[in-house]
Amino acid sequence: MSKKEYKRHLVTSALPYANGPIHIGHLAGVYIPADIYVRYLRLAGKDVCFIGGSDEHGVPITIKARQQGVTPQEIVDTYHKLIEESFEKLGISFDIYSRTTSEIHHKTASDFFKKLYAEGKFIEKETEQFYDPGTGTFLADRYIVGTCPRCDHDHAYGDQCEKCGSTLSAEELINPRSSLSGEVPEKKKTTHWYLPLDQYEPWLKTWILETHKEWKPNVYGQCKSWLDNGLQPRAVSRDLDWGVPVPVEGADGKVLYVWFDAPIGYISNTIELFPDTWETWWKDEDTRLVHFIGKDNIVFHCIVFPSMLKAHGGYIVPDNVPANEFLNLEGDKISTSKNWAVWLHEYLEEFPGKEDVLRYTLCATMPETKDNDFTWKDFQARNNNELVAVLGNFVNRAVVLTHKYYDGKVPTCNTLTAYDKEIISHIPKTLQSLESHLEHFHFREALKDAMNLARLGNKYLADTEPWKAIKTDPERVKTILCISLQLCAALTIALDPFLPFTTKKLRNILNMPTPLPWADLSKEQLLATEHQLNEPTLLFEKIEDATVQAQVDKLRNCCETAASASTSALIPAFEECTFDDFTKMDIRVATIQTAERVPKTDKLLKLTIDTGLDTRVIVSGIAEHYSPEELPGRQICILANLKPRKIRGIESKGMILMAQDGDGNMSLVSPAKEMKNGSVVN
Ligand code: B3M
Ligand code: ZN
Repeated sequence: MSKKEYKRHLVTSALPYANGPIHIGHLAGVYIPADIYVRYLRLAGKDVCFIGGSDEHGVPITIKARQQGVTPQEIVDTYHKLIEESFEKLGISFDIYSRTTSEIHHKTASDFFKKLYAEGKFIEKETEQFYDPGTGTFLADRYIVGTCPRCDHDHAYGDQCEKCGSTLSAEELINPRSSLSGEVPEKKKTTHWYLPLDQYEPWLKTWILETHKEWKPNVYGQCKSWLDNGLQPRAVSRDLDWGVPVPVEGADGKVLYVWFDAPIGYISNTIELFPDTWETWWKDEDTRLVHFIGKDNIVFHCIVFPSMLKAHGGYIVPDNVPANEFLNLEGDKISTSKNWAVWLHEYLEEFPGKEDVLRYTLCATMPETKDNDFTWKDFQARNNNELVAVLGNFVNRAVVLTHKYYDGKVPTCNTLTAYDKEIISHIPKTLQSLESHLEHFHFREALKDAMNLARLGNKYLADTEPWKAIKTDPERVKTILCISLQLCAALTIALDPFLPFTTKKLRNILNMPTPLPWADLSKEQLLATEHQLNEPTLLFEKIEDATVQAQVDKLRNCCETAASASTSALIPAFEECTFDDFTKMDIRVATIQTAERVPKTDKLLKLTIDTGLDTRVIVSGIAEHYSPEELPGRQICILANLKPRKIRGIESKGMILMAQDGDGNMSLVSPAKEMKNGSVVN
């Protein structure tokens, strides 16, 4: 917790790239915790500003545009709208959700750069970068493909191999090619501006390692490791035609690196929201700045952006950066390209009125200290066993009984027993514990605290059995229901940051038109005697097995479709060939007779093939795609006249034809109907 009392709180959440919709991983990692936090602060009467927006620059957006044959602007227009709408429907309560293609942002980012440039805060360096002679453009690492030096995957990107997960540099790729033209990239000289992070290292070390020991261990640990390894100057510009142009003469064709302009987006969006007073939010030491992000963004928010702010001068730096780890889905890493995700906009359509069920599940499984897993079974269980059975059930019983016995009017609390007093005392205790958990970004524990009030209420009703006592001791029942209703009212406050749709419904049932402030949790009586309740409605409904099974099936189907329809990686076009080149190739239909593994290899199979003309051996690198047992009897196509060669001591005569995409998927190629072995393919 901060040591200081701040006057206002500026809370930001990572600006999602506008090249795809929002999924549950984004939500659990960033937007749910940020929203809970700001809702809590607002309830507590604090001055809060919650900044969001789309990150609309960067290479992936240009790649997506190229794949779809549209402009980058069209891509970001589509996704910005979808993202903004779906956040709003889930109740993510931004004070502003803007975008980095806005005029205000371009000006703010450009001015920021200009000031640093004018004050000599950058180093200008000429380096050699990959250049595509085919298209006449410099190539971002993502645009270079080649064979992975670690795992041999033949469609690794210049920044990463998606098969083995290694981070790569384009230099390391074997046989690098441009994915724009298929040509071999050349090295060409280019000039860029670098922020000398090494110069900020001493300051960063004191600021983070000495004065922010309270940061979450995952965040502090990552910063320490960066700082211990020593920082290097980082380029803040790129050769690209999509982004904020570098505002320096002669810098045509260069834009600000997306990670330079995107965090400035937090500032631009504040300017857009408060054109006159934005500086109080960014420059006054009494403002507390908190960045909510995922763990892959830590270095940019804890090291790079603070160094930029420091270089600029006049700005505050973050007081905390409560980054989360990652959420997995049904045991596997969420993958946008494989469509292994639960998309927010689809959830909202398929589960109307169940916004809080998702908010609840994602908060309860939030990857606060380690990666965590979302499963549809767990989603169902949390709904049925917690929201329905605990929260919904408690509220419903308290309200229904009050209607039944007292016309829906809050009865008088008579003399309290020791047990009653203990129950009531949990309300202020919950307030304290909840506050402390929220201040420390322990959202899961905080949610448990709030839910415990409902658990307690259920236990109280089960222990005191007002439905029996009504016959023997009606005065006692008044007290029991009065206390139960006070707990219900307390729940409207305690749960409000987490489940805003539900607390609104609950306030409606309890006939509490205006939300109560956080501090009222310290009161023991929130509803006055004789206060009239409204008719009860159900807060939650059971989710059936078939519903969640349908989601699991959809996930598996979509994922398979995505894998087969993926356009994310195709092998670039080959060089032109002549008809003569083609006719030299004797391609034939043949049948596999036997197949066995070549000892001590992972990839090779030794196949005997009936070509119609002869029976021969071909050694083929398909063992990762086909097992020897499934091959005998299959009709395939082979290149029959390839010069024989020895592979692992075995003479291989010809080559099996395979279809192959850039992701490493492979399939045998067979004639569409059975053909005589030896039939010619042309
Ligand atoms: N768009 C990366 C991400 O969505 C990036 C965050 C920017 S925050 C200034 O993970
Ligand atoms: Zn690899």
